[in-house]
Amino acid sequence: MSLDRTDKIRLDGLRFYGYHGFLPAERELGQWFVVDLELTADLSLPAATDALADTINYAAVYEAVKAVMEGPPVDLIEALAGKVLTVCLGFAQVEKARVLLKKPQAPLGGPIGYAAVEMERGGRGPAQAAVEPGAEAGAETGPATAGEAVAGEAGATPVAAVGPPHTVWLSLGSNLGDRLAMLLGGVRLLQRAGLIVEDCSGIYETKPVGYAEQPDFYNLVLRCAATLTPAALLDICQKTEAVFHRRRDERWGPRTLDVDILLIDDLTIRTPRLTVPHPRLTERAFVLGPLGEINRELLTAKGWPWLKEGITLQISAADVKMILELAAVSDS
Ligand code: A4P
Ligand code: MG
Repeated sequence: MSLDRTDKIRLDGLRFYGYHGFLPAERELGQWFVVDLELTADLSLPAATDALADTINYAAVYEAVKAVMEGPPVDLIEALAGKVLTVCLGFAQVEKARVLLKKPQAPLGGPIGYAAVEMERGGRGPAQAAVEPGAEAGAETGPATAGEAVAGEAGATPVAAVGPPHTVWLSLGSNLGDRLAMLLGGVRLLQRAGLIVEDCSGIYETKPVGYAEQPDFYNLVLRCAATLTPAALLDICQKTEAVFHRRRDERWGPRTLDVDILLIDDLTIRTPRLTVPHPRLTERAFVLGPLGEINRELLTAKGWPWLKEGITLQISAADVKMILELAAVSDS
């Protein structure tokens, strides 16, 4: 049967953080993927009945696609797009599905908007000729593997895993190995994982706090924009530490790289894994010194002191920014 249907449901700009890719860094740190979907279906029944049961529940489609995108890693975006199409075509009313799957951070030899694949599958006739109100359409609104993937609330706007960008403040510290290389390498990895560094402090040499019998630290603070959930942000911070072989032997002990989340907008978070604002933030010159260098007004607004005891500026913020820019250019 030829299909010249013009009814379509579109879901554009779905963003997922996944660990797909051929390169070890892509597997380790992950990156953003953006999915545009176009589902062809006969929408005349829901147009007449105004009943969710008669159409494709796009919240359910979203959850099914999310399970693929945030699921087990694959090497190629072609394979990923194929899986996305398979779950979309599992919905009974979907006659044809087209996906544009974009990889905005694809590691190429220069700046790009995105690398992408576009694929279309289907073209079969409708699963049931449901054109009359009251016909027994809508018995199946989920994918073949339903259950697992179906979204909770019928008709609800899909709940995105990411929202608008958060302003995130991070503290990085190192007192083992080449401390400067650890800090700068850490910042580069955070950038490659999707964080946009909007501002950074200089790099300070700081006396150890907590456990004194250890080498002095290098510390810096970053202000970033991140379109991430707090849990995903913590994952990225911990994966970045892991790349630098951070071991958690001793609390407050020496470390190649420590990445702490200081603030996420004005959020207060208390979960077993994450406390924001960072609980010890207001006691520490190695945090408040560099933070105040970037934004004195923030300290004043919060009523926090601009502590500078035991910290010495080693590399100015301007130099750190220049080094990061040069690193970005040589990466590309
Ligand atoms: N966790 C909870 N909230 C957060 C958050 N806001 N950011 C959890 C990051 N992690 C958070 O952290 C332990 C656990 O805290 C994590 O599993 C995470 O789920 P960790 O990095 O594994 O261990 P840690 O860093 O040794 O412990 P802690 O308590 O985070 O220590 P701090 O407070 O980070 O202090 N002196 C100088 N001069 N410069 C330093 O950078 N750093 C420390 C570490 C001590 N003394 C220092 C410095
Ligand atoms: Mg820490």
